[in-house]
Amino acid sequence: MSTQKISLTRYLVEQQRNDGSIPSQLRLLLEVVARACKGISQSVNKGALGGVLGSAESENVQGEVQKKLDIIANEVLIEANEWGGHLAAMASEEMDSIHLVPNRYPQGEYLLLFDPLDGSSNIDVNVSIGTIFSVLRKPEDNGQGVQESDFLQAGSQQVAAGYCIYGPQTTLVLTVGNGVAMFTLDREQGSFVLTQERIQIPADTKEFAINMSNQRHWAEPVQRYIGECLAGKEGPRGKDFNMRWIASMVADVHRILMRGGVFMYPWDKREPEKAGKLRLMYEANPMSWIVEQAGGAATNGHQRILDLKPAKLHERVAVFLGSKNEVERVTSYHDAA
Ligand code: AHM
Ligand code: MG
Repeated sequence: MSTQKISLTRYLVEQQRNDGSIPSQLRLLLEVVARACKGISQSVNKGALGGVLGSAESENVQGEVQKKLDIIANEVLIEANEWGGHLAAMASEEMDSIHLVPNRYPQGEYLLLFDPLDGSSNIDVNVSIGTIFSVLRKPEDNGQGVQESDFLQAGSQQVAAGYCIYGPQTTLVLTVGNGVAMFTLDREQGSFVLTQERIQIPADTKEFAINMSNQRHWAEPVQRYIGECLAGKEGPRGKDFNMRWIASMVADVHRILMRGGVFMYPWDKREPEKAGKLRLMYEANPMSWIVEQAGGAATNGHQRILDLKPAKLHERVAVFLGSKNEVERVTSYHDAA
């Protein structure tokens, strides 16, 4: 069956009708997020012509210098989402604390979390970047309004997760828990069009993604896994591996969804007190759910990422995700250590 003419709106309406997996507030939420991503895509496309490149000379809560586009994307997502009545609050990699929906607007039953512009180091060099988002249900109201603690739910509680990649094409990838669908932005129509459904990641792969410049800082299980990949045909794996590292998680995960592979951002010795670089709630949880929904796996080296109960909003985590057999292998090396 040709999927050419199915817009995101139609897809969501049909899901709602078929199996009720998308209640109407959630459908509105996803449409609004998609619309915001279209706006961000416009700014990304304009680049230097729109004056959006370069640094904003401010720092986020994690002490990282913000790019202008980090701030623009954050504002676009907040402004698009605060008035629709579908959300109670938002949390972002770029904001210190949660953003409540202002009193002048109705409050909805969902919480939205996002990394507005992932892969920031690639903005100024015209390489793929993206937006990652995760949706949780607001817990029962205890009379105190929405609190940060309401967000601290395991990734297994997500009701929707997705990302939009701003690359040669602008592509939205989405799961609501019944597989992974992909929509490509048709710029002439101004709408996202379904281009792939039921995406599956092959269980085996010969491709890994890791920042090799950190090799000397890794723990032994990661040294062992990568060492065996690098040994190629002559080594214990008996096959040659290829490597890719885009330094945009969105782009690396997208490649893995399209053709398999394993993505790793492990703990390392430079900052032993941190579990890793990537953020559990804005990056690891949504990507892990997407990957699992596509038949892959995601762990922190020891446990399934989606089972981790966050202790704080900006928590970091080590990430191993992608083709199932490889993720299981590198996880087993951690168990054996
Ligand atoms: P960001 O959200 O500030 O852009 O940081 C996250 C990004 C990931 O997209 C990517 O996988 C990683 O940082 C790259 O890190 P490094 O530059 O250490 O290779
Ligand atoms: Mg990021």
